Amino acid sequence: MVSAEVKKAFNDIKTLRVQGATNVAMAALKSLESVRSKKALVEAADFLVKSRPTEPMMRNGLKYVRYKTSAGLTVKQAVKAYEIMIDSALDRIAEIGARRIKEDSVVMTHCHSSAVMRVLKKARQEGKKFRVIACEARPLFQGRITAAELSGYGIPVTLIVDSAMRSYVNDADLCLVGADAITADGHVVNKIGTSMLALAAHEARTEFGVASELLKFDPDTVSGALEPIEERDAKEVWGEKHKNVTVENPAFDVTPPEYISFVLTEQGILNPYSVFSTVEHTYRWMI
Ligand code: RUB
Repeated sequence: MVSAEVKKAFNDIKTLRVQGATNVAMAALKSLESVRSKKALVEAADFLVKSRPTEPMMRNGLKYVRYKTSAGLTVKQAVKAYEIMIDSALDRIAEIGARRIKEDSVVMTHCHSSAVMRVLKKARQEGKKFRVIACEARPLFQGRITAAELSGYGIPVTLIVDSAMRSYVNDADLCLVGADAITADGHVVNKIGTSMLALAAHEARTEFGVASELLKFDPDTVSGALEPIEERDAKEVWGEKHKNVTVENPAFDVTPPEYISFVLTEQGILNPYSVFSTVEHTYRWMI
């Protein structure tokens, strides 16, 4: 039996009350503070990983807490340490990323990524003027969260439907998206539609960057595992049922490294192929 806090975190994650890889990882980890024994910790971790399958940052966090508690830390201390790791990674990403936002430029993004938000917020705080084109990210419209948040930072935003990506990518100087997972061979998993944007950016010669903490690296991909892609409820796309009509609703897609200009991480601007070796140096416990 898992605790009420763990169950609540599971449901919040599954129903997207908590969304985005970083928030998902933190909500899962925070709920572990309610567990009272080693056995309960293992049970809670096994339960939480099932909330969303495409979330290595959560899996890495659960592994980190188990590893650190075996080494003598309390769960609370281990969770806090992971939180600090994420937060300082995001600060560094914002600092480095803000340098890549040019004055009077146009940045295009997809879905809602806290890493991307931190970069754009920082650039704005530094006094840079730029505007953002945000894709709406059907079926759950996380693009609206992005647009509302950016408007709060005083950044002008144009919200477009996902199928307008190709028409707008020529207006952008930089595409910047987040990541849910990065694989050993440099592929990036992010919200469905990201790979379409990358392809359009490639064809339009628009720079395409991914802002991601290295904690989103999936160590299982080193030994050949493929990143699972979460299939969400068809009702998110169409509430009606019709004979001979099947609705499919994958939450994420995979962008190949050849379409990625750079990965913006806490260890600097990397090419996607060098993410694995950088993770090996930075977070040895993960591999
Ligand atoms: C969110 C999404 C985000 C990444 C990165 O999808 O694809 O781009 O999770 O987010 P969903 P962050 O809404 O289905 O969770 O940078 O905040 O970790």
